[in-house]
Amino acid sequence: MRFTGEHINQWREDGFVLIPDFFEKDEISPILRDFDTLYRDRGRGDGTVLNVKKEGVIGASHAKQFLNFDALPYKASSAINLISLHPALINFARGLLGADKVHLYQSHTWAKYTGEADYEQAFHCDFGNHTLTVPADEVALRTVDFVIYLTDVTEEHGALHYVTKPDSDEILGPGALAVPPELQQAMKERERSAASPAGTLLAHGIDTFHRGTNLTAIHGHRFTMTVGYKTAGNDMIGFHTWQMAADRPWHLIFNNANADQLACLGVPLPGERFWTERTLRLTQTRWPDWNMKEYFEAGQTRGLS
Ligand SMILES: O=C(O)CCC(=O)C(=O)O
Ligand SMILES: [Fe+2]
Repeated sequence: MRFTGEHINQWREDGFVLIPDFFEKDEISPILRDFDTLYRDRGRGDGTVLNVKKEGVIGASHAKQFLNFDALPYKASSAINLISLHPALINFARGLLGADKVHLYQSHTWAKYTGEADYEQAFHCDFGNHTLTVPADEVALRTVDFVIYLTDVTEEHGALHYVTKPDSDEILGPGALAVPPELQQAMKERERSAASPAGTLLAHGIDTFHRGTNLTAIHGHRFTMTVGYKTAGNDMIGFHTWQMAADRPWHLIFNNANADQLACLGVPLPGERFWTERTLRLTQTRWPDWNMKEYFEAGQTRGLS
């Protein structure tokens, strides 16, 4: 087990939980090589600290911070394509949401380089581009938003800073979703750092107060992945539309994932009613190297020829 009931309780109470060593070194190393390939020719700054803020002013979100992104499925190794669907991550999302069926609704990379942007932000919640409503009260209707650390994230490498729910409730009043400018400083006084080594998993949600900080290590870089889960069927929540990426390398996922992992992307489990003689045959034609044995066998059990 890579997580405990204590981690689940902490996430529900504080909004944040940090688990160092959630991922093993050999799960991370092929992904680091992918990042080097994906971002070798993209913007990497000059390695010296870039500061666009006036003295004493908290930063802000701006487009340059979000340049080095790619979304699932990645034109790279099977490891980078499968880590968002790691069985331990799926089970952790189930435990946090208290739901058996969960869906992966977000998976993107993020490479930050010293000098490429000033990454400092003000305190905010992330719900604005995950839902058209607001974060839910009921736990199963919330989201789990993971950050996977692929490199060591120290203070000098732009560690995320956060304020726990009990602390933000005290400063802003219970259930607030925004921080007025005059309370940013009060939040800063209670902020904690999510600095932690490579292999760490940070879990939070779209209702937590946090902010990005700048990279100040000379020639530093920070490689992370952002991975979101929701309870299956929660149509309020979305980010990517997987179907839109029809021209990207889905075979890397189909050929390497199990039925439980594929179900997190909306592929029906073996034996579900979508699977008929026709859909089995045509889906196999579409993904010829996907091992659909379980799906065909479950079809036979249901009496399909
Ligand atoms: O990458 C980080 O450390 C936090 C960034 C963030 O919170 C955001 O862009 O919404
Ligand atoms: Fe954020």
